[in-house]
Order: sequence, then C-alpha cells, then structure tokens
Amino acid sequence: MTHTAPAAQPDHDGMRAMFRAMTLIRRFEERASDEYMAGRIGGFLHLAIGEEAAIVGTVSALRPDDPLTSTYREHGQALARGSDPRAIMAELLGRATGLCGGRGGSMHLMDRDRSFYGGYGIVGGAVPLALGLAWATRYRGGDQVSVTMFGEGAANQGVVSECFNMAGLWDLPIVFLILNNQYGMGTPVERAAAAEDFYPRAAAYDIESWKVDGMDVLAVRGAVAEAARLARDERRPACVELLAYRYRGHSMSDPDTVRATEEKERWRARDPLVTFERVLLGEGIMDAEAIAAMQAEIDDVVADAAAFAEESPEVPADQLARGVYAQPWNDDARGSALVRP
Ligand SMILES: Cc1ncc(C[n+]2csc(CCOP(=O)(O)OP(=O)(O)O)c2C)c(N)n1
Repeated sequence: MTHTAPAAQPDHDGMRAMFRAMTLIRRFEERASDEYMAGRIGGFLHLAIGEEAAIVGTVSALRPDDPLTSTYREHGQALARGSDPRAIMAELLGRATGLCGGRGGSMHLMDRDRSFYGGYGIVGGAVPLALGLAWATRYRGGDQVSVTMFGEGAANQGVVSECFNMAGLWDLPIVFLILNNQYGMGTPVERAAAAEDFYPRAAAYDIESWKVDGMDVLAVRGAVAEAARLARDERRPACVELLAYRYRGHSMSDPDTVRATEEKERWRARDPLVTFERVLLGEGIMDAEAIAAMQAEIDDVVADAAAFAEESPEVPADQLARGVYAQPWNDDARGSALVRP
C-alpha cells in the first residue's frame, strides 16, 4: 500500500481527529493511574500527561508506515498510532490479551502492524534501533522515514551522538525528536546538561535541527512535517527539539516533591488540551456540545478497555518466556519447570 505524506497543517477533520487523540491519551492514562493505584498494574508505570501535543503533533505528521520508536513513556504513541486501547490496557495489566501477549507491560508496547517498534526501558536504547530501521529502509529502497522520540536526559547518552554521526554521515532518512520535558527523573535539565538547548548537538553533525513549542500541537505537527519532508524527499536526517512538560512525576512511584508548585502551575496554564480546545472553539471547528459528546465517547472507550483488561486472563506461567529464547528451553539442563518457550 502506498501512503501520501500528511500536509503540514491539517483540515478541520484532521484537527478534530488530533483533539480526539489527545483526549484519548489523557483519559486513558488517568485510568491507567487508577488501575495502578488499585494494584492491578505491577512494575513501573510512566505517564505522559502534559505531553499529548508533542505525541499527537508528531504522529499526525507521519505516514502510518513510517517506523516509530519511543521510550518507556509510550502509551500515547501506541494510542496515536491506532493500536487497540483494549489491547494496550490489557498489556499494562499483564494479561494474555495484551498488545504483546501481556509479557511486555507498560514499558514495552509494540505494534509492528502499525510500524510502532516500541517502547524501551533503556534510556537512549531505542535511538540506534530507529537508526537501523532507517538504514533498512534505505537498503530496501523504501521511502519511509524512521522517527525516534526520546527525552533530553537520553540525549546525554553517548549512543545518541553516535547515531547523529552515522545519520549525518550516511544521509539516513531519520528524524530525531528530543522531547525535552525539562526533567530526567527528578533532575532538572540545568543540572544534567552543559548547554540548555539540545538541537544544536545534531547540527554539529550536519543535521538540520530546530526547536519548537512542544505544548502546541499544530506547531509540533508543522515542525515534524518539515523534518519528515527533508528526510523523505531530500534524504537528509533532521532533528526537532520539543519543549514540553509532564504534569506527573517520573513514574507512579515518584511522589514528585522536587518540582516547585509554582513551576507546575505555570505549565498547567499551558495545558495542551485546554489551549487546543480554545483554538477549536474560537475558530468554530467544534462547539461545546460536540466536545462534550466526544469526551463521553472517549470515556466509554476507556471504560470498555479497562473492563476488557480486568476480565482478561493472566498470562499462563508456561508462556512467560515465549519469545525470549530462539531455541526451546531445555528444562532438564537448567532444572526449571517455568521457563518454556
Ligand atoms: C541506560 C539507563 N540509565 C538509567 C536508567 C534509569 N532511568 C530511567 S528513566 C531516566 C530518566 C530519563 O529522562 P529523559 O530521557 O529526559 O526522559 P523522561 O523520563 O523525562 O521522559 C533514568 C535515568 C535507565 N532506564 N537506563
């Protein structure tokens, strides 16, 4: 199937779809938070509440077959790519009906049918994978653009510089998206990075790069569309830094006591859902009634996803290691009755 690249600015239907996707991410993650607090989600749960404009603006500027990688904060990318909310919630709850059979959990969502290549727990780990996907595209003669989203904390990892270098050297069709939410766990960016801006680092490798307001979904879409155009049509890598803020702590286990209340309130006033809703109302693209109806529809989708997940079976113990080993596990040799591919 061939795909056309989306226009830099959407039509009214496109804007409504973007608002719906942002609202779905927000409501889905609020419900995931409840599920975690109720003890139904084990392990880590990282929420991207506040980053919806960065996620939806990015995904809406891509073709559905452009390979995308993300970090452990990736529920939004999966939802924006169109993965089934039921399967995502079930994955968070570790159920057999989950997107990855319940064996990946919150940090490792992946949906190859939608060219979403995950979801990684290793900070910076998905960047070289996206580079490999870009190389594979060029090797096969495709016109897809590989896109990788990672934090400003990840940008300090050495492997990211190596990837900038290889992308610049080989002119790979890749877009690096640095989602600068200004904190790596509880460490503010100014305590972790020598320079405030991250996009010039890519420029040092001859990669066109710039910074954009990551709380403004239309600005993000415009910037990512231009970056994807460079990569697709001119075969040049690009880098966009998205300046944003996450409203929750690093993960559900972070009490978020480090950040000043005043700072949080300042960024709350720029909530991407509230500001985009204002645009839609102001330009007559949606009225209050249509917005309420859309929110009610999304609440049903999220409630249905949670009910589906809660009612789904746990992953059978003998399936836990499926996909981990290439060869069947030899129980006798290792004395384990549990691990059986
Ligand atoms: C290689 C590696 N080092 C450290 C960690 C622990 N760790 C998990 S998230 C994180 C902060 C990353 O911050 P950033 O890249 O800005 O992304 P954000 O969490 O803000 O979205 C750290 C240090 C890890 N998972 N992997």
